Amino acid sequence: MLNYVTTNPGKVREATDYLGDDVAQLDFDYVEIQSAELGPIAARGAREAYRHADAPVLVDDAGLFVDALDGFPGPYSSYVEETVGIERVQALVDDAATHRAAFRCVLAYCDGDGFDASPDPIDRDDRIEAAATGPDGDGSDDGLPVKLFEGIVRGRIVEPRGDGGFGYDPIFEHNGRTLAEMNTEEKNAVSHRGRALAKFAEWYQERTR
Ligand code: ITT
Repeated sequence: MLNYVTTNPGKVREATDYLGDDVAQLDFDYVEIQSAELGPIAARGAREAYRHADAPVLVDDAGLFVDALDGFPGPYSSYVEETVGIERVQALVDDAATHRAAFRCVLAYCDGDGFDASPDPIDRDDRIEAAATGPDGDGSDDGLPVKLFEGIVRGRIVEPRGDGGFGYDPIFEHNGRTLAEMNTEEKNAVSHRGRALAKFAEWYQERTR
């Protein structure tokens, strides 16, 4: 059984739709360190969640990166949704020269064992950061390896449409439809999370074979 670590039921719906019933939600609120990148945040969370669960964990950290706002809200997407809300984010972009944006998702896997070095650059970035600061970003070094998988979807910020999905889905349009106008399967086929889940599923199948 794989523990999908999140407090967000929308993420669990998408992960179980993709990975099946071998996945269960672990409703655990890990400490989110401050970083401009999602990778180190997810990696740190995976180590903490693994120590908590003492079983394999997959942490999911996501963010909306708006071109006209130089990537904001990015790693602060959760705080911004809770405080100003998605309509105000959309309003900020309304008059901008470009409405382009990207949604990113990083999945961080930890099961207490080691992995082969990964060609995935985000994993290399994480290891560079870990070498500089310790894997927890706080100078400690518990030596727990973490494998990272990133998925990105590009799109446009639009006025809210649709009532599916969650979070920023109503204001993020991809190929003419907002993510909130798609069902779970359709969203997984194009989304940041679906793409990260695809990379993870391929690797995990090999690992557990
Ligand atoms: P956990 O940290 O417990 O997983 P969270 O909802 O805070 O839950 P994130 O920090 O990864 O998760 O999410 C950052 C923000 O982006 C938050 O406001 C989410 O609602 C939103 N978000 C994440 N994935 C999304 C998606 O697929 N579609 C729309 N919004 C999403």
